[in-house]
Amino acid sequence: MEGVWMNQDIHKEEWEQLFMIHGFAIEEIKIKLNRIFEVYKSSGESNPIEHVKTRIKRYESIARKLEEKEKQVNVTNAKQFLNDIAGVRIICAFTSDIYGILETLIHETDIQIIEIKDYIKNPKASGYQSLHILVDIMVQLSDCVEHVPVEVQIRTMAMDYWATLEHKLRYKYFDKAPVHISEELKKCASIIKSLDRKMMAIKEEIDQYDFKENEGYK
Ligand code: 0O2
Repeated sequence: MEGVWMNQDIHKEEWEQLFMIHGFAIEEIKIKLNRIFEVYKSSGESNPIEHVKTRIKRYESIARKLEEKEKQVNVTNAKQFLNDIAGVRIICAFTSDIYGILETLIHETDIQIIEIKDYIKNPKASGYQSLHILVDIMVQLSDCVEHVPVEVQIRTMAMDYWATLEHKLRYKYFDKAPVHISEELKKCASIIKSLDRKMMAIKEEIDQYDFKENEGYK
């Protein structure tokens, strides 16, 4: 956690504690996701999760976001106004996998879902697609239990490809990309959407057949 803030902020320990607790919450959710993998494996079903990425928001990003919200940069405000200090990104093959994982999370008794934002059914103005689920994770500390919000983003590989490239390009323009660039990116998002739909249709067709090695379709 070395960063600019280390030298500047007198509340270094409070920030360290905040990052540590969010790190614990991420560990908790990773354990749960691994258990979900195992259950899928043992039931013979194919695993819907391609891979998982996690991150803890850096101090600089927290400060920027709080300043955008016109809040003072301190730990109390970070806890009160930011829900995405801990982030988990789950990448799937098919759009149906995304909603399958959502169902699984809904049925997990020790995960409380606070909010669902469906940017697949309602993409953002930029064209961004993803399912965002805000969950509450209980973290046991030595003397108390903390409720920690974790933002879980679930998307297909195609959506992730678009979001990663768009993020890189947008960053270059400091969020002020020329209109024609934004329009081109939106067009790419719509290509991604139809690609996901096509792949889904192919999967559904293949699923209808009882395909056995060397025997072809039946
Ligand atoms: P990073 O680098 O991922 O941390 P809020 O977070 O509630 O203040 P908002 O917009 O309501 O703001 O949150 P929302 O809709 O849940 O989206 C926040 C996150 O979604 C972003 O986090 C990005 O990860 C992702 N996201 C949202 N819109 C876009 C987009 O147009 N393009 C891309 N590539 N990603 C997007 P951060 O904190 O902005 O960034």
